Amino acid sequence: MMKKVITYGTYDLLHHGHIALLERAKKLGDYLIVGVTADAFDKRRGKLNVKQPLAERIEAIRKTGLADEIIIEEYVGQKIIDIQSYDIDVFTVGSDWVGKFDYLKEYCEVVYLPRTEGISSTKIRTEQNPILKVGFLGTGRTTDRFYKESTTVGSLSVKSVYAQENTYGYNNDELEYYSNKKEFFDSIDAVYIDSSADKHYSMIKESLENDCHVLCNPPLFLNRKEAIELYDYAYKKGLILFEAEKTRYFPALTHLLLQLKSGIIGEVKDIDISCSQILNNMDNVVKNKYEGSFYDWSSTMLFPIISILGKNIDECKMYSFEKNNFSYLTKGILDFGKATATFKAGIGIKTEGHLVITGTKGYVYVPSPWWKIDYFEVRYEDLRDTKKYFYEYKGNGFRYLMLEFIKLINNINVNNANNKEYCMLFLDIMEKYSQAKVSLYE
Ligand code: C2G
Repeated sequence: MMKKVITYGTYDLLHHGHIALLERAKKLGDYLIVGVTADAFDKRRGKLNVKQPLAERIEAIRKTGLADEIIIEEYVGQKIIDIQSYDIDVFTVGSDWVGKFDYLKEYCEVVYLPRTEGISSTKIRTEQNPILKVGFLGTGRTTDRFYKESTTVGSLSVKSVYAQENTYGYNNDELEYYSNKKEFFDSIDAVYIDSSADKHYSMIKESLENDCHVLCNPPLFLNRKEAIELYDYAYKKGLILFEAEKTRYFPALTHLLLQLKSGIIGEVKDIDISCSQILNNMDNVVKNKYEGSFYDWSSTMLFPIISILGKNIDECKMYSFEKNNFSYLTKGILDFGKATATFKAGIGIKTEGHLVITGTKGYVYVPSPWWKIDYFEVRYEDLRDTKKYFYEYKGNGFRYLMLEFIKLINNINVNNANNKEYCMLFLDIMEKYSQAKVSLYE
């Protein structure tokens, strides 16, 4: 009787540790099946640094000549199904997984083979692209969230805080606090800027002058002139200037935008989108012109609108409800000629934070809070045709943004021109915002 063995892995940048494991796995029986993880499966299980796409990883395994058969692993729970349907006698993986797959003993023999010391895909990736050292220049509401998430991204590490700009009073024993700006910049490769929008220009400029890549909360700039100057400067210096808008890279939003392009609801005619937040201590919130509803939310809200309806806005009307120059509520109506969009943004005010995309064949509904999107429904006239999609995101979602930033720095598969173009368009809309009809908020 032929003895069948199965093993699974990502096999990114295939190395001698992987090969040694496959050789020993093969010796456990007569026929070896290798399960290679699908890209989406790795993303779902939080393995976000994988360099090679599935096709390349499969090809590398094929070339070893060790696998009698190669299959793709796509979901949790598949191992049991595979073991049963391929009639497997032995399941094996490296010793880094000891105990984790004991539940398979019910179905076949489980063997943990000693892992090869001193080599790993992570090590190769790090050698190819050293870990990016990041410092906090300006702290705020997102600083701690950013830090927590950074600890899950192997290729990036937060090291320093510039104490003089720590207006939020961010306290973290793991980080080094600098009061000398030069020393701060020398300790890092990139900055994360979380401060009010009117400070961005000078902070970005100084970071670029000190050879640091920049990740900055939106809006990056207050006008086109500043934006053009610093995007050009960054480009000349070979540095990346990137907007820290995380919703944009959530897996569910990416999938939703692709589905819309393929016409699932016909032609899009209208978008209705809202974001709002009442902060815990509204009384202590810095209330200036640059901290209000529009500045806090515009980039998040306008991204889906512009991605779906395009960049040609015929007309734009805005209303802002303010007190002492701080905007609590902004409402906007955009006319794209063949389609329209309305948006509502609130700070210190609460509204349903949904996203509804109206099309000629049906509509998309993303429940509140849409900016944490992991689920959406595509609905039609006949309710029974409703389709529901769920794409989980890990942690607080910052990691997808960090990875995009790192990819750009390492020059892989990302186009920064897109980023710049969006930034410019936001600035045009921001200019309209300065002409918004202002009513008193009481
Ligand atoms: N491996 C090894 N020695 C190394 C590195 C990896 O023996 N120095 C082994 C791992 O233990 C694993 C296989 O090589 O059995 C593939 O490793 P990875 O590509 O890191 O895949 P992994 O994330 O361990 O996936 O469902 C997926 C599986 O659970 C394992």
